[in-house]
Amino acid sequence: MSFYRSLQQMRTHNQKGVALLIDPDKMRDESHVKSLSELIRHTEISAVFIGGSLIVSNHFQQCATWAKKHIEKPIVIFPGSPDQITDQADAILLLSLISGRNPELLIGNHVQAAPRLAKSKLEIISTGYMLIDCGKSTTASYISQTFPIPYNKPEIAAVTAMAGEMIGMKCMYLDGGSGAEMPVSSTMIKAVRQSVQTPLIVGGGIRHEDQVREAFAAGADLVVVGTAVEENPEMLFALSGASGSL
Ligand code: 1GP
Repeated sequence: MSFYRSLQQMRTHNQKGVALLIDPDKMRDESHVKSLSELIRHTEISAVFIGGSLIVSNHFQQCATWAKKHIEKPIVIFPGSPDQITDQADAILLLSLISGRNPELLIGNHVQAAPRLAKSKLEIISTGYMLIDCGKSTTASYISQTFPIPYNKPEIAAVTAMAGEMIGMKCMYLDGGSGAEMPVSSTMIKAVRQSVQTPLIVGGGIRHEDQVREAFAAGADLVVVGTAVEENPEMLFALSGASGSL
């Protein structure tokens, strides 16, 4: 089944999913990815996202190859730049940063990436990507040179998502940014949920299973976790387990 189809199923049947975000900079070598794959095998996670708004180590391709080799889950590129394209993945979230007004992140990078995407076998999922101010300035916000949507302005997120859906985006992603101090609020998730029909992905600053459940209860279909698992890989069990215990 395509990854988008599984997102649609989650949305339609109120099934919830958790995705693990792998930052290639944090993967030391193949054995590191392999040991993570052992943990993943014992969880119910829906997908592994790979990418980042700033990758210093320059081993995105290598890391994707290791992920594809060892991890038996859909591998989805969450690209921080047009360099992050590889056939060693199943799908790519073609992100348009609709919370910002940086033309490169609305169309420029897409133009650069289009010829390579056309030649790739990747499933392309047009995604309205919104950065939300969740307590501290994040790498994503700094690198993108955009202002995030204020934390307590759910109505801005709702109308932004609405516009994204009208333009034709197939999926929405509310992101507090990696390592955010707190997750996107339930109020904002609810407001976006009520404004669009698309599947809704939520991430950034989610560290506890209660926060996963809150995001699901507010209307998220897929919750993304990264930092909490980087800091303590065993957390993957609790975080991914929350999808089955609503
Ligand atoms: C960031 O949504 C992801 O883009 C994950 O964030 O690392 O804070 O879990 P965390």
